[in-house]
Amino acid sequence: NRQSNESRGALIVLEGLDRSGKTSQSNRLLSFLEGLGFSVEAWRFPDRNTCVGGMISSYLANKSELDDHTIHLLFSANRWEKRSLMESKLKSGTTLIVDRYSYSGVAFSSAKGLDIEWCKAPEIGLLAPDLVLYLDIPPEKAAERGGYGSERYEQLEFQQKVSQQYHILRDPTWQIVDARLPMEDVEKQLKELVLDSVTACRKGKSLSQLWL
Ligand code: Z5A
Repeated sequence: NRQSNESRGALIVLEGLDRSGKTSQSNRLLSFLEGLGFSVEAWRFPDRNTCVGGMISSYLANKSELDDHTIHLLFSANRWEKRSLMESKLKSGTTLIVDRYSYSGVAFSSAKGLDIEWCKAPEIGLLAPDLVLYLDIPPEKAAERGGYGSERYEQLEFQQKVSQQYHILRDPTWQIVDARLPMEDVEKQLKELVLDSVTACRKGKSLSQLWL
C-alpha cells in the first residue's frame, strides 16, 4: 500500500572482510541519520542474543564443533528469526543499518567449499537490502589492523578465500567503497550513498526479497 511505502525505512547492509571497518562505520551512520532526525537502528548478524545466536557464538569461539552445513543453516536461521521484526520496523519507517547479512553467510560457507547455490537456498525469501555497501580491503591490509582475534575464521588464508567468494557474489547494484582510505573519507562516501537510499525508500521504493 502506497501510504505505508511512502514512509518506509531503508534496509542498508554493510559487508566486507573482518577488520574492514563495518562496525566503526555503522556506528557513524547511525549517529549521522539520528542527527538528521530519522528513525534508525543498528543491527548485526550474527545476532548472538537469541538461542540460535548462542550456538553460533560458541562455535565462533571454538567452544563447540559443528558440521559446516549445520552452522550454515544456523546462521541462516538466525536471520529468519529476525525477519518479521525487520519487516515491521522497515514498514513503520525505521531505517536499519545491518552489519553483515546473507552475503556473509554465503561467502564464508562457500569459502569452506560448500556449493554456492546450496548456500544461497536457505536465504531465499529474506528481505533484500535496498543498499549493499561493500567495504573493500585486501585481506593482507585488513590483517595489519590491530591483529586478528582468536575467533574461528580470523586467519589470513581463510580471509583470502572469503574475499574471492565476495567477488563472485558482487552484483552491479553493490556500492564498492575503498576501505583502505582514512575512516573519515570512507564515512563521507557512505553517508551520501545512505542518504540517497533512505530518500528513495521514503519516496515509495518497494521492498523485495533475496535471490529472486
Ligand atoms: N559469519 C558467517 O560465517 N556467516 C554469517 O552468516 C555471518 C557471519 C552473518 C562473526 O562476525 C563471524 O561470523 C565473521 C563472519 C562470520 N567472521 N569473520 N571473520 P563479527 O561480526 O562478530 O566480526 P567481524 O565482522 O569480523 O567484525 P570486526 O572484526 O569487528 O570487523 P569490522 O566490524 O569490519 O571492523 P571495525 O571493528 O570497525 O574495525 C576494525 C579495526 O580497524 C579497529 O581497530 C578500527 O579502529 C580499525 N579501522 C576501521 N576502519 C579503519 C580505517 N578506515 N582506517 C584505519 N583503521 C580502521
